[in-house]
Amino acid sequence: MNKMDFGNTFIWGVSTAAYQIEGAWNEDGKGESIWDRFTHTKGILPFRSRIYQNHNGDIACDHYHRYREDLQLMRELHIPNYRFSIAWTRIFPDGTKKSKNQKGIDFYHRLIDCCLENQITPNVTLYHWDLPQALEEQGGWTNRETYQRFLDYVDFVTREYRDKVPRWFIFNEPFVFTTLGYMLGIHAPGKMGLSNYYPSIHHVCLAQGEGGKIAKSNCPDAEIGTTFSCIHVEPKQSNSIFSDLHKSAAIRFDTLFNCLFLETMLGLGYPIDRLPSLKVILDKYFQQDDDKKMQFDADFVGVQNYTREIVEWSLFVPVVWGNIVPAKKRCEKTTEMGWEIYPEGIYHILKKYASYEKVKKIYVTENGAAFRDELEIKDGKVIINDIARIDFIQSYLAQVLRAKREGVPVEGYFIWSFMDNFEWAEGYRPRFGLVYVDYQTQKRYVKNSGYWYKSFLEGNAEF
Ligand code: GCO
Repeated sequence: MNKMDFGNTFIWGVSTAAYQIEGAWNEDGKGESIWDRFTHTKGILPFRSRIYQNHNGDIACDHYHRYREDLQLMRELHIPNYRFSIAWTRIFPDGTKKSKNQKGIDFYHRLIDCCLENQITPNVTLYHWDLPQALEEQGGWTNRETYQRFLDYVDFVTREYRDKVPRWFIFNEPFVFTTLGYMLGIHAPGKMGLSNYYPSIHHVCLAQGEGGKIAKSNCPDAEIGTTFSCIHVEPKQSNSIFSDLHKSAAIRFDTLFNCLFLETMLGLGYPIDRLPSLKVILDKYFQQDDDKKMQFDADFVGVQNYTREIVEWSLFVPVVWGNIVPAKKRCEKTTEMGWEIYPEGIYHILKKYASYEKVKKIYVTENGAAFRDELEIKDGKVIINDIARIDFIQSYLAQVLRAKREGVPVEGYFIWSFMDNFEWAEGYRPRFGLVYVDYQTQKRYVKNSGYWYKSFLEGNAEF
C-alpha cells in the first residue's frame, strides 16, 4: 500500500493546538485562558496535582516564537497541510470583541503567511479548549451568553483571515471538553456535576451550529466543518444475565461519545431514544428554535480516533449507567496513554459516520500515538527509532483505506501530532510527535516516524 492508493484528491497533514504548543501564555496582550488558570491553580486534593508534575503551557514548545523554524521543518518533511488552532484570548483577551488585540491578530497573520510561504495549507481550528477565563468567570459554557460571545469571535476571525484560509474547524472534540471540563473536573475549568454538564452540552451545540453558519456565510468558498472525538465501543462479553445490560450500556456510551454532537448538528436533535438522561436538556435549557440553531450543513466532519473502549453495565455512573473496562485489564498492546491499539476501531467509526445521510465528507483530523521515545546518538546525530509509532500509523492507515474502498467518503488524514507537546492533564510525559522536542533546549529532532511520513508523502514508502 502507498499514498497513491488513497487517490490524488486525498489530503495529508499534521495537527496541533494553540495551548499545547505556543507558550507565550501572557505575551503581546494575550488574555488568560481557562487552561492558564487551571494549570496555575493547585488541585484541591494536596496529594494529587491536577496536572502531571504541575506542568503547564506557559512555554510549551515556544511555537509562538519558533513557528518559522517549525514550518520550515514541516516543509522539509513535505507535509502539505497544517492544522492548528487560534487562541481566542490572543484575539479578544477578555473574550469580547471590545478587547480586540492587534498584536495577537498580527501573530496569526504571520503564522498563516509563513504557512503559505512554505507551500503549506493552513487549516484553522477556531476552538481547541482554551476559553477566555473572563468568560468562565461568568459561567463559561454553562452560561448561554458565552455562545453569543463565541459567535462574535468566529465572525471576527473568519472575516479577518478568510482570504488565506481554505478550511475551518469550528470545534475540537466538544464531547471531550464538556465532559472532562464540566462533568468530571479533570480538565479546565475543573467543574463537576450534571448541573454544569447539561447546560454546557447545550450551549456548545448552539455554538457549533450557529458558528458553522457564520463561518460559511463569511467564507463561502472555504470548507467549513468541525471535529469529533470518536471511540469505537463494544459491550463486555458475557454469557450471564448481564449480557443485555452490557449491550445497552455500550449503546449509551456510543451515543454520548460518537452521536450526541454529530446528530444535533445534522438536525436530528438530541438522541433521547438511546440516552434518555439527555431529556433534562430539553426540559431545562432548550429555548424556541434551538433545534434550528444547532443545525449546520457542514462541508465535512473531522473524525479523531485513537482507540476502542469495552464497556460494562453499572448502577453507579449516571447518564451512561456503565463503566469503561480499563484497557490494561484486557489487552497487552497499549500506548503510553494506556489506550488499546485497535486499528479496526477507526474502520468501524468511519463506517458509522458515513452511514449518516448528511455526512458528505470525512477527514481523519487526528490519529497518532504516544510511545516512550529513546534517543541515541549515532555519528553525532540524534536518532529516535520509534518503530511502534510507524507501525501504529501504518495499521490505522490500512483501516482507513479499507473503509475508503468500501465507499466511505474519507478524503484526508492528519497525524496527531507534528511535534511533542503539552498533553493536558498528563503534562509533557506522553510524546505524540513525529518530531521530538527537548523542552530544556527547545531543540527539535525528527523521529524516524517523521522521516517515514516524508517518504510516504513523496510516494516512496510501501507498506
Ligand atoms: C484530543 C485533542 C488533542 C490531544 C490528542 C491526544 O483529541 O484530545 O484534540 O489535544 O492532545 O488527542 O490525546
